[in-house]
Amino acid sequence: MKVNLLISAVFSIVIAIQHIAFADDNSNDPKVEQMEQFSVCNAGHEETTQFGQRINNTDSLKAGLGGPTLLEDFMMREKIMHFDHERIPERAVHARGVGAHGYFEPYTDWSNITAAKFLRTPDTRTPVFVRFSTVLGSRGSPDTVRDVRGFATRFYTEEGLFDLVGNVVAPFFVHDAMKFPDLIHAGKPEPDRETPQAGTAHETAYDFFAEFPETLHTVFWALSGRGIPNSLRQVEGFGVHTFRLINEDGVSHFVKFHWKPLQGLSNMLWDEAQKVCGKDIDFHRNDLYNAIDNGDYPEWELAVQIIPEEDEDKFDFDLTDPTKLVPESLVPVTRLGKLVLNRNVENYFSETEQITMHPGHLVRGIGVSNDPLLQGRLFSYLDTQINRMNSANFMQLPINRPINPVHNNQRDGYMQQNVYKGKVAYYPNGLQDNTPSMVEPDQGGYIDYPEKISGYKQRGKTAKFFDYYSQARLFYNSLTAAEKQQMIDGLRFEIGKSKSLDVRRRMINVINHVDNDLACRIAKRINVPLPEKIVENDNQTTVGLSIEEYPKARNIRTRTVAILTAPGIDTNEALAMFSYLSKEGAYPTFVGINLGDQEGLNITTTYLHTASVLYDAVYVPGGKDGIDVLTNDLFEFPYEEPKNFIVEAYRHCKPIAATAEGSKFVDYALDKKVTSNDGIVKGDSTSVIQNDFKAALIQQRFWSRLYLDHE
Ligand code: HDD
Repeated sequence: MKVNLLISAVFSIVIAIQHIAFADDNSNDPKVEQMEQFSVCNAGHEETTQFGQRINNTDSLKAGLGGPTLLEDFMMREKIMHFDHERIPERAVHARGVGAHGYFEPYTDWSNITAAKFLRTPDTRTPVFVRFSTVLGSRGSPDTVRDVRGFATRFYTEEGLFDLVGNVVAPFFVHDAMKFPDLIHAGKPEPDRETPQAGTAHETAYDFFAEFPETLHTVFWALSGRGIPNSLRQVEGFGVHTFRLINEDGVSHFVKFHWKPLQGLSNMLWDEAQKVCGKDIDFHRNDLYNAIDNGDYPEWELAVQIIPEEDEDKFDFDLTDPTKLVPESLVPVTRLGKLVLNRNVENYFSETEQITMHPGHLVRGIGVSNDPLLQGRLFSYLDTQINRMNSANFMQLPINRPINPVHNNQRDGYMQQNVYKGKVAYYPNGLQDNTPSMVEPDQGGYIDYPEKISGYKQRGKTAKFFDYYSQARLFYNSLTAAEKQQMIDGLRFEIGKSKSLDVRRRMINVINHVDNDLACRIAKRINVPLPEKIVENDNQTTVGLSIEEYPKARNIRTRTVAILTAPGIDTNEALAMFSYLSKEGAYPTFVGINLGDQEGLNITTTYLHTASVLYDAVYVPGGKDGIDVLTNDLFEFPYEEPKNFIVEAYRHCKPIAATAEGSKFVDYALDKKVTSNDGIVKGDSTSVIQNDFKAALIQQRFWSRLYLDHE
């Protein structure tokens, strides 16, 4: 026993030293070191079979050069066998994803609320892996579909794995895991034709939503800008359920987890999102990868809403109901620490695809609530991993190993990697001094919060769960006018995709319980009779729900700017803006007619290869001849591409900048369509407009330009 304690003490010291040391370059990051042991680099080596024979694997072994291939060709058999088995089942949900490594550091010692060590040691960096995902699409589906996104974080703490498997929306569609398969079956492609891919804009989804009004609150979130983020670096994350934090004295607080992005929040317009799907199906994946690759590491603050145990019943909603959020006006967030994503994966499959997140990966000091959705998840995730990984030993994969040593009596199974020494695989035992030994909660073992439970065994739910509409209304009321418009447009589009009038009518009926005006605005566009008013909107709002009102980033790092060029453009101006933006950390790109050198500008993309929707902003330099080319279509652009750059940037409410004659091109492109000049920055030269352009880039979107069909 003493030997064990000594070993574990030494291990703790080693881990502590490692943590203090690991710096921004990831040196001494224990997870990096662990993964390194499994990494393979083929560069500069000779080809071998999987069993080590050096080979020529280009030609199969044949009976004569023109003859049939021989069965004895073990090299070919092995290669083809492996290829035939390369695919594993994609995730049942959240199949499309992108991941990155990073670290988490608490701001201070949070011992007052939790025993979790990684939240109590401000000088400790805990390695982290985050996987973002869409929910409904297949693994190859486009990034910018309208859907909820997953925000799943794994903390490799020195006390084991903690997975916070959350979403970018605060509530969830259904409150009971029993309904999860129905929800997903309704939302996934319809089973007869297997269409449509990656979204809820179809009949079965709205048939289900209309029958099950508890979904409405989350439908609103998904149909608002939250469902089409601009970038995965600009999303909030939510743990959704109520969890418990338990401190060393055994005191428990209920908490709701949040991730607050320091890059600000932003979303696309639906028109834009659809076009991006065609122009760059991997838009979000590329955006995250490029930012990290360029050293622009995205950051989020981990925040919690803390609710004392005794306040459990003081809300109008049940804390264990995941279709409800705790309004930040009632319980503000406390920021615990910061997450930084600073390392891309080496291999997508080994890391992002094989990570097996699980809400039941909890560490001491963090516990679950009785939320019936969470309770079901605790069963589901392990089960699904067996299906995907085909072995109960998936936790031995490099990405899934905790950084602390693992000791228990679990043995064997497919693909066992460990070689266990000795003959004892049971407890209690005398032959091994009763080791691996049990660890009680007061000695550092996991704390099961001793909640008192009593009740009758029965199906159903408590009374507060039946209020389906108050929080949907609170969400709607808390949006800005432009955000309401986007949500309404989304609802018109999605519900209108249902051919069944009955589905459309039932859905309008459900929305009418939230707000009659809202229901009527949608109804009149989708051929549903306008419903009678049945409820008064109490006009209650809360903070923290509007994207537009979320604090902006403080700089313009990573903002992408297309600089439109043509032969004859003022190259000095173009270069001046390029250099200003680069110095500020933005990503400017010269767009031209042909790739390569154009009068000293390095044209890296053309009007053929790119489009306005792929950028955050557009800039047009002066230069009479160049502007003539763009304005008079001298190159016979097949689809007026340069003009469309400006038109779409305007419609999508993005900053547009122009200097000297460039302004004329902007005026020409926009013709008389301008309803607001917000975010259009014009002047004689870069030095004159640069500050205003920077401010516009920080602002990111100018919603005053959005067409509002109802004031
Ligand atoms: Fe789930 C994956 C998030 C309810 C069953 N879920 C999965 C992922 C995320 C979420 C982010 C992808 C993890 C990764 O990147 O590897 N799921 C949620 C949230 C929920 C939720 C925020 C509600 C609050 N999920 C939920 C329920 C069930 C599942 C109620 C089943 C009863 N979820 C799964 C799953 C998945 C999964 C089928 C698919 C792949 C996987 O687990 O690893 O087990």
